[in-house]
Amino acid sequence: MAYETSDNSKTWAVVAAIVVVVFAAIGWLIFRPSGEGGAQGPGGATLTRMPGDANSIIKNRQMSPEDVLAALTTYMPSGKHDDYMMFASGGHGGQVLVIGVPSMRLLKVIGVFTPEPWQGWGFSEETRAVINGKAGDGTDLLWGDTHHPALSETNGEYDGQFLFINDKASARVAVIDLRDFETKQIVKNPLAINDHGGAFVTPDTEWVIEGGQYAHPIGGKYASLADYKKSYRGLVTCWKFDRKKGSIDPSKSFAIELPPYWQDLSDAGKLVSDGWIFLNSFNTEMATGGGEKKGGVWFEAGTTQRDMDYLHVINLKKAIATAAAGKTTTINGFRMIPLQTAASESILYFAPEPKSPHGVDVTPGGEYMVVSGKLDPHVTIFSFQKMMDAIKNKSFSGKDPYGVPIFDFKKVVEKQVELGLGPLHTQFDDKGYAYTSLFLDSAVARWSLGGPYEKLHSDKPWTLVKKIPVQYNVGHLAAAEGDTAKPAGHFLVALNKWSVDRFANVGPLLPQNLQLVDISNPGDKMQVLYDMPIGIGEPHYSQIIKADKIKAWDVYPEIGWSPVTQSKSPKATTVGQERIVRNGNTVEVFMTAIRSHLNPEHVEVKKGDKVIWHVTNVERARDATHGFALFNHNLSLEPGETETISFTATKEGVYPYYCTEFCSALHLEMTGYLLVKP
Ligand code: CUK
Ligand code: CUA
Repeated sequence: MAYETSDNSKTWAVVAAIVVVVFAAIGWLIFRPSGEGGAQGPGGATLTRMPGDANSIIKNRQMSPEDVLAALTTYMPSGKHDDYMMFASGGHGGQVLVIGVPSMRLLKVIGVFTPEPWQGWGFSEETRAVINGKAGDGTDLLWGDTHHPALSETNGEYDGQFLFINDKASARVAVIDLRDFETKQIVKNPLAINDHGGAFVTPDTEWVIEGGQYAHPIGGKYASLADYKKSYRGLVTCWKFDRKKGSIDPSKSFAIELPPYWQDLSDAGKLVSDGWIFLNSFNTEMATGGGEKKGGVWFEAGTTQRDMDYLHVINLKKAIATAAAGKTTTINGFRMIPLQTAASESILYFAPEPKSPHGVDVTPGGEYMVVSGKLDPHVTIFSFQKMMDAIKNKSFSGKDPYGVPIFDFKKVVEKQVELGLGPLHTQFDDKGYAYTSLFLDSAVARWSLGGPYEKLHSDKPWTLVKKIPVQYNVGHLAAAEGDTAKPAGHFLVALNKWSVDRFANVGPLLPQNLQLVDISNPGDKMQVLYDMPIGIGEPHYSQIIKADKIKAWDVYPEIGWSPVTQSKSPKATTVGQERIVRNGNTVEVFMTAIRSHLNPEHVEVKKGDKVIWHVTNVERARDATHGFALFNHNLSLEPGETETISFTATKEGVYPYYCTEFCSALHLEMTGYLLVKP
């Protein structure tokens, strides 16, 4: 891999790399660790910085040739950029993490469902209106549980324009614009209390799909658990995305009512299976829990009775037409295709799938749906063509209690491949391999695809090729563009739930461990290259995009830009237009920020006044960000940005306000006084 810009430096880098590798190999042969030796630091670790040349460092740190290769692959010289960008969910931190690959450097934390003070996210009037969350009980909601980021796609490939992510806790979907990496919209599902299988997008991002999770009465109503089968329902929601406006249009969106199985991970068909979506489910037992009660059964046992659950196979095109034809009911102002209609209009089919499945992942060409049963050592590969044939021939093994036709398992399955314990999620590469995370084995399994992928590798099709240990309990994994129509190969990141002994002890709450794996070589060659601790939230899923597909702005396009509307703010203030306008008891401040003053520096109001305060950063220089701190407000004003705070001046006094970014030599002087007169 070359990250150099000029041919000369490239040549030298290659030479240098070879020299180091050779040194490493020689060093390893000569100074092979004998179990002793090396300068020991605290806790038995070798000291990182040793005097001397590369060879003596390698020796003293007891590095193997593989270690040296890993270091050379992941080290990013200062000023060089990563090949890939990874967007990882921040779990119950409620954000999105942006990480450079292969260096695994944290580039950004995008505030989404949770206020992010240093970005002013959720602190300005504009951004608070986006967060504006209400929890299930009607109270203000200031967190989210982000699980599945989905990059926008064109023709089934990431296009680098938008990112969507769900909030499992409160059934919301957020839209992030990748021109400025800021959240633009959060939609609350009017029918669902929680979600999980999504967000995922259709191949041209016309639809953002949000799959449900724990069944409940639709629309936030009450029903006794004794009425579970009658009154509780599952759900999948199809949000219409307007790419031009950069936002979801709830009025054109709809949901499909599903049986009260617990829908889980989901994926969209592509290419040959374009127009279809696939959702896993578990708890087709319809267990209602209550293990603490006499004679009660814990969910753990109740949801795992049956050998098969149901892969939901949904004809999205037909669903869209059915919704357009008005065959919907409206609940809380939102359209829903009733379960009976979904069954009678041939929108919904079930494929039996073993056993308490978690992930469903569609192969790059859209031919197969790979399902992982948490309690089954196999991945089960369904053939889209076989399912279509079964529909055409009306070949079903029966119907579920809600009238949904069920495929005959044997007639729609292509293969089952035994991989190991606790398979969860699958990704793909450009060499005809699939990669499945094995939670219980703490391993990533590489296995070979068959069918049209057979010609890409020399392994026997549909077989386990290699299992590589990861530390520990891997959940999702993400390969570079690994869930698109054109996976890149190269790198894979295992998103491990437990880190146990991998890092210095930071107390009982440990970081997650993201491990970078080299998958560029075929066959059984795979190597863990890097461990990245995540001490913010638990990343569930992530997606990795080629970095050059992201066309982010350097500065906002115009002075006075409102990121929330992606247009010039009516409250934009230019130099010379700064003013304080009083209208009765309302005082409106139009302020500018530029190195190194806030204008005006004196703002006088009377106790009881309502104050609306707009700040515009009039800088055009890249990275010339100013902050604005006053009481419990903090704004981050990137070059060109306008934001607003408002408050009532309830307490007389003198309040300094100041810039929170160390923006210039005279940054400390970038301040002023708010005087609240009695
Ligand atoms: S889930 Cu977390 S490991 Cu929400 Cu996709 Cu599978
Ligand atoms: Cu502006 Cu500090």
